[in-house]
Amino acid sequence: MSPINFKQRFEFAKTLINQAGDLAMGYYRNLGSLNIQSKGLQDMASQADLETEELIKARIAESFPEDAFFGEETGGFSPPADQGMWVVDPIDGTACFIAGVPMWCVSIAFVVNEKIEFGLIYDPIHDELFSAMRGGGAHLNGKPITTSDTTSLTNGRMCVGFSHRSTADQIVPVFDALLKAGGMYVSYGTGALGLVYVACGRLIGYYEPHINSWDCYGAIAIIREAGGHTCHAEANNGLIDGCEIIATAPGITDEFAALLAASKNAA
Ligand code: LIP
Repeated sequence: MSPINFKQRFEFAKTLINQAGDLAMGYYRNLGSLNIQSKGLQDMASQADLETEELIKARIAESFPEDAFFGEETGGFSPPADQGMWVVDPIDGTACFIAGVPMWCVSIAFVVNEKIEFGLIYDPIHDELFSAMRGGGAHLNGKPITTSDTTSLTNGRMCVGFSHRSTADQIVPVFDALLKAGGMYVSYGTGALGLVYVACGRLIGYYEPHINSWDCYGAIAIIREAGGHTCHAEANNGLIDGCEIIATAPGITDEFAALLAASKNAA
């Protein structure tokens, strides 16, 4: 197998994610046309999700037929060793999207041997493209970004995500501990956007008891290159099973880790 050209795929993905965002925006501007399907409690999808993913999948297959694909809507499988794989959420923040809340994005990541090589997050509403290649720094619309320089949970906001894949007992103690520590939080319904807001310093951290790989891999690549700390989301079959996600600005990594551990012990 010839060496994988990451740079070529990364540049290809910058164009592709914009095309996918344009397609999704067409549906977003015509929400009345959506056929919404329930995937579970508070978990929905529409043809916008599926057709956006199908566009991404088809363009990748045309340009890189040797690559594997793993998407929220069409699934996939763990590839053999050394085979590259695209991990895609066509619309992250689907609940917001179908409700007309302007907080959603397209997420694309590329993984080889359980290592995230690059990630891109495109928010068409605000025309913001977050991107990073491993070793190449993190960027927002081509300009370098870095995480917040805060050194305290009392200086800045955490983003906290939740889905009914988890239980109230897993999240309520975290809110309790965070607020008692003088912290503050926001919650968007899109893990990918919340995570990249940590990468560019708008937020100081992200926590969610369980998140899927397609929701977070793209943003994780960007946070790591922006100087942030992330959990090892790829470990323990994270691609298939998802993970508990922790991402922080470096100055609060230890403080939040201690708070999270204490909240679990108190539960
Ligand atoms: C969403 C995630 C978010 C989670 C939501 C949902 P989707 O992804 O980004 O972190 O809390 O329940 O899973 O379903 O909008 O692609």
